[in-house]
Amino acid sequence: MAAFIRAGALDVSREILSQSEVLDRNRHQANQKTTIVSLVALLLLLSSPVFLEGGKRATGILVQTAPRAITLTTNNWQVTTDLLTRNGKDIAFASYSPLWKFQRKLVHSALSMFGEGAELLESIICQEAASLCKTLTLEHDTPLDIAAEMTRAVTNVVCSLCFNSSYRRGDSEFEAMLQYSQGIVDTVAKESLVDIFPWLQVFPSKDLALLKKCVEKRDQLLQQQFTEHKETFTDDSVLDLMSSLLRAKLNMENNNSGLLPGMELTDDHLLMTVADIFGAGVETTTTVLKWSVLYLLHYPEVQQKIQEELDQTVGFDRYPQLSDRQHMPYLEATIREVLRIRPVSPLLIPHEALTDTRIGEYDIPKGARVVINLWSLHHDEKEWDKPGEFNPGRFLDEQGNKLYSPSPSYLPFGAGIRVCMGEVLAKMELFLFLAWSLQRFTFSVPEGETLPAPEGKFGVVLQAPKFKVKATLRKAWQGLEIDQ
Ligand code: HEM
Ligand code: PLO
Repeated sequence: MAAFIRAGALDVSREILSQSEVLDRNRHQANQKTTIVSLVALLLLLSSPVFLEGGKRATGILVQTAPRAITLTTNNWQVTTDLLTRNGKDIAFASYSPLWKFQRKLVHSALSMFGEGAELLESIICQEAASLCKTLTLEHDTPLDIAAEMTRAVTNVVCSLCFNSSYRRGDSEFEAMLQYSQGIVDTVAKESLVDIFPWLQVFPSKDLALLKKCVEKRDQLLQQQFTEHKETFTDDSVLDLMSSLLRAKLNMENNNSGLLPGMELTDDHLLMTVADIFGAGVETTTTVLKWSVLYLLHYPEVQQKIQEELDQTVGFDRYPQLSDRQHMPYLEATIREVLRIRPVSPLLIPHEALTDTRIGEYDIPKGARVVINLWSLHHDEKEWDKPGEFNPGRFLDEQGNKLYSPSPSYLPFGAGIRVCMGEVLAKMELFLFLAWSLQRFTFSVPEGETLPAPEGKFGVVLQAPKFKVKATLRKAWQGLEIDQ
């Protein structure tokens, strides 16, 4: 019986790029083999962090984890993700199907309505960046939970995209959203036993109970938005993702195209698609911003270099804009390094082979679930010089002027037909939020506070530890008002 293969991380990253067309998610092929391998997985997990060297034929692939065994699985997290997504009616955890393809297409066109890379999206992000800077000014020099402020900024961008709405500071609905989302991150797809042995659902479980409660709260807020959107919907008032999906659904129903087998865009599909974009949009970008600030606190010299670059490129008379990005390689390299050293999704989401295929020298039978160990790719000593060290310079040429890709072993947004849908948006946000805040403020550790080590908590996203920040207004900005 083949179990897990200890594969060279590099082989996998190269091959994945070419093989990803046949590797896809499929939730409904759980079979006996999986259960057997799950048992082996559990025994291994309990007994030793070293994985079996396997044969060349695999039912599940797990590339060896770099410093510590983060996980070991052939399950596809189905129990918890089914609860989250009304049995896979979303995009991220759904099986490959014509309807899934259509959902992706609808989201793509809604995102391009905002013009990824164009002015509307940029102005929404800059408005939130201005509001963030205003809060930092009000709270300057006092220990601040900057993560909460950054989360609100990112949430408001995604709220504009999904619902054409936003939250003010202290909004009780925003606080409720934060709470349910944390509950979901803490319980979904985190290698819990119930995801490995679905029959364990019959026993009471604290995690499952929490997940159900959080999903219920999310559904309540989502349904509220849906009802309001339906009530005010007109064909020429399509200003956000929710109304754009509503229009597609009504068009399908009017043209009877929903009658094609398996192609009905139900209310559940519509709601779960929005929930995916909302959840992915908030949780991922916020997580990267938290890691970025934590690393800047650990490496003040990196922060200083970004500020020097900002002073030279943007100066003090105007705000940073997207067109500055191409002239700011050091900030860009820093963002790349954060995404390398602390990947948001260290194991991606399991991909399933749609046909018999090969990855490097390994035969992958149709139906095998392949877990790509991104953590291992990003920490491979054969590919990265001192991979444990935070060093933005590795993404720059020798003169430090040009961005450079030192290794193909780098896939922070995944690859292939399941590649992340928000890469462009996320990169715009990361650049603008960091550029706006570092143009005006210097971040440091408040007196009396200890900075936590940059150790992540593994889950559906790799979570950063909590920390406090002192934001000091830089000299050039002292005495100036921030106008929004
Ligand atoms: C999937 C990373 C931001 C929407 C993914 C995957 C990764 C990823 C690694 C899985 C790819 C795979 O399994 O091959 C990130 C990172 C982000 C980010 C690092 C921020 C820095 C966003 C944003 C959105 C988004 C802002 C929404 C606008 C999605 C969706 C999927 C996905 C819908 C599922 C795609 C599918 O299964 O077809 N992301 N993401 N992501 N991401 Fe992102
Ligand atoms: C985050 C918590 C939200 O409340 C629900 C949610 C929806 C989509 C998920 C996201 C969570 C975590 C990050 C995921 C995203 C879909 C794609 C993205 C898994 C669970 C990544 C990084 O793969």
